Amino acid sequence: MKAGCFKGQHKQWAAGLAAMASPVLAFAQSADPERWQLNMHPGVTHLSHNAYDAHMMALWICVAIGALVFGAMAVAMFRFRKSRGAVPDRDFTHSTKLEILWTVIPVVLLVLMAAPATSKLIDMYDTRASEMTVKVTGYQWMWKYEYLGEGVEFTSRLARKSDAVRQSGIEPTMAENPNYLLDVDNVLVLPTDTKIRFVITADDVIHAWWVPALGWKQDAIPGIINEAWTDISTPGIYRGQCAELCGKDHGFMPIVVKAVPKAEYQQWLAAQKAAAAPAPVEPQPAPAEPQPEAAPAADSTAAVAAAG
Ligand SMILES: [Cu+2]
Repeated sequence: MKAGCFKGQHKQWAAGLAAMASPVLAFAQSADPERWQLNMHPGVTHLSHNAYDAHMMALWICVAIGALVFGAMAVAMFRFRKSRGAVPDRDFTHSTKLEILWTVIPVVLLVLMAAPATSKLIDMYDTRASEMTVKVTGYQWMWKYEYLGEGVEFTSRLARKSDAVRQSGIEPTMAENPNYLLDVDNVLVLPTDTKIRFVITADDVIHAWWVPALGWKQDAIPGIINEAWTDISTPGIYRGQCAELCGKDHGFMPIVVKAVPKAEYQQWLAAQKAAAAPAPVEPQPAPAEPQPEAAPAADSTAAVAAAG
């Protein structure tokens, strides 16, 4: 009984440690969310790493503040407890020195965080020197992608299979539908190691184009063109969703980005162009000369003769 109890405790400890370590383990895996993932994913682009770095810096500053404040409280409560004869100072009103200190320290910390955050934000909006542009248009309820200057465009909507499962009323399982509601019919194929500019708009209501692994979300607003950019470092499939409540099927307009090496992208683009090109026009025979109308009587006589 006792041995079993210990075994159970060990299992609990192991599970607890695994849960605590999972965010660390998650860093080494794909950009898809993991079970028990606690931290945000660093993503696969320059901008997503920027966001991750800013987040981690703020997190560690918060951890340090938390440790100091709760540590000071613990020391104060332990050392100056009533049972040790501590007597409250009833005449204390304020301490100018302390007030200056607890104003200056947060200001310094905020400036420390704001300086790198500002440079990262400026970087985020700098779409200069991009090598290609993709226009993204949000519709109720799908996305349209246009590779500007290439003559390639298509729409991307929820995959039929997800849609069928959704409407069947059967509860989907991870085993059978691992990417339930996160698959599309036509994926957005992009090259890696390329600065890609996006121009983002919408045709009906406000949507928002969001792929977490790329590090940003951008509103798609009718009549307004928003800009964003990316440079994907790792080939892979990156999933996202519309991030602006846009109507009854808002939850059913996923995004799938497939990042491939440059050469593979060029092959894909050439195939798309070939498919989109109009079929070669066959030379048509010259229209026949209009024949003078024959007398109906003669015609019917001929028909009767032929039949007889
Ligand atoms: Cu939407």
